[in-house]
Amino acid sequence: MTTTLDFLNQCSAAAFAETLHGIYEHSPWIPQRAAEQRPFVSLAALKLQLQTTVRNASRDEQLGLIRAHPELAGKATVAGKLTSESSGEQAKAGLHLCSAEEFAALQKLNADYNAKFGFPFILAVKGPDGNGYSRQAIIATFSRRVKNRVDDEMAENLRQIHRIAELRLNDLLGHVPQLGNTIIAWSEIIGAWSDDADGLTCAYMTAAHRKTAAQLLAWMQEAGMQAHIDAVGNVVGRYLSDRSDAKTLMTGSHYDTVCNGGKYDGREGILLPIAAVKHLHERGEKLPFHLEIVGFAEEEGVRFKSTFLGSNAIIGQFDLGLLDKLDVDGIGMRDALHGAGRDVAQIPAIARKPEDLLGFVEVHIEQGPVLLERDLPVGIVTSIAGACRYLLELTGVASHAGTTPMTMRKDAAAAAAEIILCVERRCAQAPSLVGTVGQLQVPQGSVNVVPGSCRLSLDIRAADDATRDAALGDILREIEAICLRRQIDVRLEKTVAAPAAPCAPWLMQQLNDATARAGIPPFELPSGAGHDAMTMARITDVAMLFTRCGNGGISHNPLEVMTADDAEISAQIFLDFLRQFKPA
Ligand code: HGY
Ligand code: MN
Ligand code: MN
Repeated sequence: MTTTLDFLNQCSAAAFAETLHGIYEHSPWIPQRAAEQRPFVSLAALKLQLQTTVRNASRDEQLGLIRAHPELAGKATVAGKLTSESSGEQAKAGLHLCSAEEFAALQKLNADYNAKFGFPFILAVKGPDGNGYSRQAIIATFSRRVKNRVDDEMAENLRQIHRIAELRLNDLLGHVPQLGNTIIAWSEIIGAWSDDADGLTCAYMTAAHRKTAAQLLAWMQEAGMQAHIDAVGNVVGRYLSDRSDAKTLMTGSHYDTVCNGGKYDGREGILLPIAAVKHLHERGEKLPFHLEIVGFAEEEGVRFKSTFLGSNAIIGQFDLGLLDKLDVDGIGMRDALHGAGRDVAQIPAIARKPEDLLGFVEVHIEQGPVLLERDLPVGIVTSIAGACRYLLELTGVASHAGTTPMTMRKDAAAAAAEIILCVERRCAQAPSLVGTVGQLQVPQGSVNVVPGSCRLSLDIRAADDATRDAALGDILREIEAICLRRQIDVRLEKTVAAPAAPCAPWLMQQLNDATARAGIPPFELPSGAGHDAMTMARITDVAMLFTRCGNGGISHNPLEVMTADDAEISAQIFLDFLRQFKPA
């Protein structure tokens, strides 16, 4: 049985509650209370109001909602006592086909989870794309979440209940997140191409990277764009206006990844605009400006330890000296580019003229928990944190682990340990300040040798440069003091110094307006992650639209996830932004 938003807006409160009785398991109070907030301008607004109703309910009512749900492959399943919705959902995930081992694992997880939390484990088993988690993924998620704290699990269970409700509402209203499904499907395709057998690693100019570029080029061309791959590997597509003298609005993000990264970091910001242009092209709809999508070739700095190579080339700031950089296998950047058929002599010609540009708008997964905790599918970025990065080489004296007295050691790893704790302590002193030692190694280390050498990375960021630089100054002085006291030599190499980038209010306002038109309260937040937009900000005004990041907001991790519905809402907002765009 399907219904329409119009009917739900106009029918009696009783009919509204009755029509939605199966959306939240055994909890009619939710649509009964939400009915008072009608009319809803969109399905997204209806979903948000139902979620807000739960958020505003008492803890006991929230616990009652959670406890109204059946266990996964639990007693109610075995006894055939599930609601028709739950029965269908658990069947779609194949939970009625468990092997004896899987069934036993789920029974033990249910028992452990209930004993620890006092309520059942809840997971929207149809998953982020609605196609259903595998039983293996369900058991892995269950095993991961059983280790969480009570409040975190209560919040996650409610988010999973909202996801279940979202999928049931989609079915009830016959809503299919077409663009969102395309974005997720495309992410899966290129997410399968990696430099490593396990996980997604797509470093600059590797075979996986080149294969991904070719696929992006093909999708751009199929979407009606003029597309090419430039001399540094950026994949550039232009959706031309009928007005030959039109200026260009740019969008895009990066398609390289960190080691063992997520499928959406960067890629969403390329695939979503391509899907939106495909939607326009299929309808013969043109824009009053040229739209240029750039798949930036390199942002993460994994292979050659230099970041933003793609966007630096676009703004005419590519340091040609970097072409001599070698990767860990001794392969030079110049050779890697040449091997991919790129002509490095053409790099300077990539530079865009600022006067040709109307601005740059980047769509990116949030990579944090802020939108998730507010039950918001999207947010608008206020500023992008500026990062300073260093590589440190600590040199002490390698000596015998058994005969060197503790008072006579020059232990490089112990010095590194003190430095890491100093970074953690100092960067806890301001809200937007963060400090990370992400790489730490003892070269040629042995169990029975006091480390004579230790290498570590340093990444310090804040929403504003003054906060960041004050912390960095303190940390560098502390590093010097630690190494002096421990008689350790220290060599520092600054590898990144990216200034914080404020987003342009006039562009932010148009993203806010498009978000509000979708029935979602605009929410503004800073970005702790760096993005290509911060490079583009050096030649044009920029803004960013964030998409909610699932799994607690985890990113730079294979667990990074977004739902097809959130990708859909982001794409619809982006489309509406394009259609209503007013140049500064
Ligand atoms: O490190 C960053 O913030 C980005 O993912 N490159
Ligand atoms: Mn990243
Ligand atoms: Mn990114």
